[in-house]
This record gives sequence, structure tokens and C-alpha cells, in this order.
Amino acid sequence: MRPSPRNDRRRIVTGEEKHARNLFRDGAAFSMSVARLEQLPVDEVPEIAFAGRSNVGKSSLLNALTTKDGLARTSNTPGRTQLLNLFPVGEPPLMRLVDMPGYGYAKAPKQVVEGWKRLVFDYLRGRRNLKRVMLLIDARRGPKPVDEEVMSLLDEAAVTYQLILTKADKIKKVETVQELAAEAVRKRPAAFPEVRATSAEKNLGIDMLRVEILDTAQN
Ligand SMILES: Nc1nc2c(ncn2[C@@H]2O[C@H](COP(=O)(O)OP(=O)(O)OP(=O)(O)O)[C@@H](O)[C@H]2O)c(=O)[nH]1
Ligand SMILES: [Mg+2]
Repeated sequence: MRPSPRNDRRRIVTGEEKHARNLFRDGAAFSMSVARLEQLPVDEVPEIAFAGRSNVGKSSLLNALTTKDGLARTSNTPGRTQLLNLFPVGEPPLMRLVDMPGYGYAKAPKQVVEGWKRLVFDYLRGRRNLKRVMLLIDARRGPKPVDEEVMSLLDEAAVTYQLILTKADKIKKVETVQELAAEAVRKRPAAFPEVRATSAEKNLGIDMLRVEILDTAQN
């Protein structure tokens, strides 16, 4: 059966999933926020970045993955996350999860929006130890032109990315959106072909995503 958030709850949690859950739960901590790339640590720890439009649910997904509600700050108001926030997992760190400011939020002052976008795009394009980008897409809306812009940038920079649908609890036919999103990346060279559906609110698709993130960081 195709993995879908609808049957996720009835799935038997595998040993791998338990291991990943314990690691993310016990081993994730906040380390630092940076406004400029020069402030990032210089080392070989693999990073997995969470990117996407404002309010898509990046910080909420990070909290669901680490099972820590307040680890990354979330809000109803777009523009909550304004810096790159690093969350190392494991001691010594096996990887870092990176919560990013959202892009595509038109209501903030133009200069501010441009500043966030530049920070996000520069990081995505230039970070050597960036292993994969989780590109979050609202399941109700599908990919937007600004998401396509990010995909093109990642294709050009040869940084692997994966589309993750968020807020899957808000729609009935998540499989249809999943297929449309998979079609949108089919010809994109750096895109991982499978699109995952998640809900941070209902904890759907989270167990599997942890295992995938861990595999990515370790390979
Ligand atoms: N129903 C539902 N709501 C969600 C889900 N994930 C996030 N939300 C809500 O969406 C809003 C935005 O969530 P955030 O996690 O702050 O979004 P973000 O992408 O980090 O936003 P910025 O930092 O502003 O770019 C909050 O009100 C969350 O409660 C989900 O899976 N289901
Ligand atoms: Mg955020």
C-alpha cells in the first residue's frame, strides 16, 4: 500500500522508526540563530533544511519531528521565523535541522522580505554541508511560482530536495495533491521523486519522515 497519512495511524511502528523517534526526542536541542551566513559553524556536520513559504508550517514540523512543542517558535502570523535557527540532533551531533524564515510573504515591508529571501537563497545555494532541503508545500495550495523559483535554484546548485506536503489534516484527498506535486518535480534533476504528506497537528507522516531524515544525514 502506498504510504499515506490516512493509514499512518494504523501502521505498526517499526524498530527503525522507534530508534529515530528516540534520537529526535532525546537528542535535539536549540543551538543558535544566525542572521548572516558568516555566523554559521564551519564543520562537516550534515544539515537538513526546512524551507517553504511563510506560514506553511516549517517550525511546526520541526517541533513534531522532535516531539518538543516549543523548540521552534510557531505562530499564526506569517513571518514568525526571521533567522536561520539551528537544532543539532545527537551528542556529538549527527546532524543539524535548520528552521528557515519563510519566503513569499508579501505583507511585511519589502526590504525585510528581500532580506529574508536573500538569507534563505544564499544559504540554500552555498552551504557545503547541506545534505537535503525539505521543501514544504501547503497541501491545500500546491506548489506556487516562488516554490518553483526555489526548485530551480536548487536544481542549478545540485542540492537535493524533497517536497513535503504540510497540513494534510486540512484536506480530504491528500493523495491527489501528492500525485500532482510528484508530477511537478518529475523532470527536475535535483528533486527526490517521492512527495511526502504530513500533518504536524495530527502527527501524520512524521515517523517515516524522521527515518528518512536520519538516513539522509548518515549516507
Ligand atoms: N491544521 C494544521 N495547522 C498547522 C499544521 N502545521 C502548522 N500549522 C499552523 O500553521 C501556522 C503556521 O505554522 P508555523 O509552523 O509557524 O509556520 P512557518 O512555516 O514556520 O512560518 P514562518 O516562520 O512565519 O515562515 C500555525 O498557526 C500552525 O499552528 C498542520 O499540520 N495542520
Ligand atoms: Mg517558522
